[in-house]
Amino acid sequence: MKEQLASIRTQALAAFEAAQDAAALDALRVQYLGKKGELTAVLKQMGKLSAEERPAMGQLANEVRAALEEAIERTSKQLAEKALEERLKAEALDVTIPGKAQKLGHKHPMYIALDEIKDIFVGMGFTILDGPEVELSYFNFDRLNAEEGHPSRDWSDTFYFDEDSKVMLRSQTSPMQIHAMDTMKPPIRILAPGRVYRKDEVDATHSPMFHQIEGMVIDKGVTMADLKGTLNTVIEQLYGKGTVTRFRPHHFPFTEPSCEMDIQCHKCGGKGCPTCKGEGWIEVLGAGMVHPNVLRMSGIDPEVYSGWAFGMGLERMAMGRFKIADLRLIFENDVRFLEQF
Ligand code: 2NL
Repeated sequence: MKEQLASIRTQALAAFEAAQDAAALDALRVQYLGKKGELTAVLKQMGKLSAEERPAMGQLANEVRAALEEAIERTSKQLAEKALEERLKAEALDVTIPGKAQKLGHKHPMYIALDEIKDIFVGMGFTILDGPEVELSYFNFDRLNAEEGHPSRDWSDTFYFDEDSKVMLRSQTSPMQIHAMDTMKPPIRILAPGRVYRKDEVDATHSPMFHQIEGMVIDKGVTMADLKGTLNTVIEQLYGKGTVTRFRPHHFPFTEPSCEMDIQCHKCGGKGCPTCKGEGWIEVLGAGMVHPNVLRMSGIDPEVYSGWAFGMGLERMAMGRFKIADLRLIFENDVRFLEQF
């Protein structure tokens, strides 16, 4: 029996040591210490021993049981620790791994310029208009005092949809302002930005689609002084206080008198440099007093009301503002270009 107990002890301790997890250890506990366990079976035979042998053997049996229980307790703790460690390792999150950068887009440089211009005019009480890009030539030309045979109506310049030259892609943003005169009553203060289309070959300064901004004010007693005062104020907000402007006489069919406005070159202060191509001045827009014929065709009495209007190219504006040398860069949408603004 003594050998039996010693052998159980050695075997059990070795088996506990080798247990891989809590379930295996529990199975071993049952195998040795359970009701039908190996140690229990030996203890059941104690009765067969003589009275002299029994106390020593009983003590030994208790020692073996205590050793086994202690070993189970210790191994169980070790296995729990091991299990926790493994779980932590498996679930570990490495917060130092670089994330996947999300590429955020941003406003196109031309729309940066447009939004600035819109803000300035909205601050002066203007309403921003939108309108169709497919127009009747009636709104694009007739109502703007461009008579039959006017060069701007030429087939070589205009995208017409029909033989009779009645439907077209608008060649200017003015028809939006004609619609406004048809639907609004003076005082009118409007800004009409949008795409326009002309049959131009693509080069560094031309595109068959480009953007214009037009603006118009109609009220009683509006004069050329209002035109100059308003546009000077806008230009100072856009290009900085003290920006010098000049107004040169010009001709448009829809305004009389008409003018073009230049700003003094901010780079050279008017001396002449590459930015202004040696001119000292940079042309920014065309403007004038709305032609009485245009007012009359819109049902506005030119004896009671007067108005001024202006138009400018948005691409040219953005190119000047951001020093962009080629118009095509604005439309190519190459991210390497757009990211610079
Ligand atoms: C330019 C010149 C201009 C207008 C546009 C306009 C519109 C109506 C009535 C009268 Cl409905 N005028 N627009 C006036 C003067 C000049 O544009 O060089 N644009 C790029």
